[in-house]
Amino acid sequence: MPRSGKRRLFFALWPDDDLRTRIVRATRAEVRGTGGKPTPPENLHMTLHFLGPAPEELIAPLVERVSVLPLDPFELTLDQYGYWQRARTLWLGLQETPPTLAELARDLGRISNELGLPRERRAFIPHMTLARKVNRLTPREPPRPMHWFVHEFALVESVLGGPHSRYTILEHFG
Ligand code: 2AM
Repeated sequence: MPRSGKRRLFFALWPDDDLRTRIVRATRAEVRGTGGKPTPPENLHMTLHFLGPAPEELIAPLVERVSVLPLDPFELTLDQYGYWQRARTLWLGLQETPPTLAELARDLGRISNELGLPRERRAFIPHMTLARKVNRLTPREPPRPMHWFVHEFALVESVLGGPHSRYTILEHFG
């Protein structure tokens, strides 16, 4: 834990082993084609809400409030690539955002804000970062659609430093 007592936190959907394997297989050629630095498979996730560096003592009330959020399981389909030029990332996303997913992200943002954390000003764009520091774009055949039955999400801590962030799941919900 950093000495400041702050922990870099976010809520995310975390794929299970089977889905993770499918994602890696389906996107390998595209990722290689960008010449970028692939996200290690165990790091693949979809952020629901990024809290940033949060005081340690906020974790307990956050978990308590989020635990009582009703979560209706839903399905999403990973079926398109996106590319952020400035951030130089290639990502996997959705042509259609299920309303339940957007609501969940909104609820998590609201709860975080009620606990004193800054409000997210950017629009929610569900995405899974596949590669960073990409050099070039290959022609983007859309990926084979992959269905994801979502029945849980997680509170995750990110530790920076080293070649890749290290993520630890602190709590599962749902
Ligand atoms: P990214 O993959 O698009 O970089 C842990 O860092 C997770 O939080 C990543 O999914 C990352 O998204 C996201 N993240 C990092 N900084 C963020 C910010 N300032 N706003 C929103 N999401 C952020």
